[in-house]
Amino acid sequence: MNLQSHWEDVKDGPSPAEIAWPADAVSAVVIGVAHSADEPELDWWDGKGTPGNRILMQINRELSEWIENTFPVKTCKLPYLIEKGGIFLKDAAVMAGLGCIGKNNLVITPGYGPRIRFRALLLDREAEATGPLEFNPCEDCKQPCRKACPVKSFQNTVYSAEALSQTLLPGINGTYDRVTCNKKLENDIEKAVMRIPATEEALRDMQLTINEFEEALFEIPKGTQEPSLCVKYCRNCELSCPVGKRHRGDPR
Ligand code: B12
Repeated sequence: MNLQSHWEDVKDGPSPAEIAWPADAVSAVVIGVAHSADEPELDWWDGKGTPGNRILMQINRELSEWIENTFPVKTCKLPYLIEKGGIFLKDAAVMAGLGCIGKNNLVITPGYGPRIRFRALLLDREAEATGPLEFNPCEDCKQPCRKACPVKSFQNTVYSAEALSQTLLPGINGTYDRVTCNKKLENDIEKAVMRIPATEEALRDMQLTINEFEEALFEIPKGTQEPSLCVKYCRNCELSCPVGKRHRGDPR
């Protein structure tokens, strides 16, 4: 297996040594905000991030203030991206007891299925985890999530425990190809950017900065019409999951 072709390193990010969590941070609090199919706009990237992520950041800020003002505990708010010092939010959410990793490689929660986004705070105090949960909704499922992928990211087993020297694998058994999936999401960006009138060079800059997720604040070019940027990232593997789907009339 050619592992390299399924694993691309960040090109210009800071080195691991440049990213340090506080030495006394020993626990993580993970928060989640449901991103139901009825509110797709929560997940739309508008040039500064997504509305859903802004809600998460605000909750995290308020939670951090409340913890620090109420208890003798220091908190550390984390950035989203791993290469900027963020943590693996799915693994943290599973360890915290919010759900399990599903065949679609997403955290499936009992209440909202995979339609949820996370954020985390580090604490300098031991906190008892409420998880992991005894919950495995994928066992007898026909896997509509894997079939729904438009670029067949779940077609081949591309990671193995021996090659990675770890038993926890993407898509549970290594059957999720992050590079193929990422190409589709880059395509989604391209589609959104092409709708904005701009020069070739401005478009290229925009495509580069868009990957910065919540820090990219670039000039959206002025055109005759009001330019609007809205990247609607693919969510097929998430929206096709039957777990936690609400029915009309259910209380929210
Ligand atoms: C980089 C990234 C991407 C990349 C690469 C994805 C990847 N999985 O490698 C791209 C751009 C392709 C991507 C795509 C998507 N992403 Co994304 N992404 C991230 C980010 C920033 C880092 C994830 C990462 O690099 N993981 C490392 C890789 C190696 O891990 P992995 O593939 O997930 O595999 C691990 C797990 O499966 C774990 N595992 C397996 N079994 C078990 C069992 C146990 C007990 C445990 C503890 C762990 C475990 O071990 C594997 C190896 O480490 C996180 C945010 C964050 N800070 O964590 C969001 C995040 C994972 N993405 C998210 C989402 C929603 C998506 C998309 C649906 C697109 C969208 N609309 O947002 C797709 C779905 C892709 C998929 N099916 O996995 C959500 C997931 C929410 C959820 N319910 O799980 C996150 C957490 C962001 C958030 N705001 O909450 N993403």
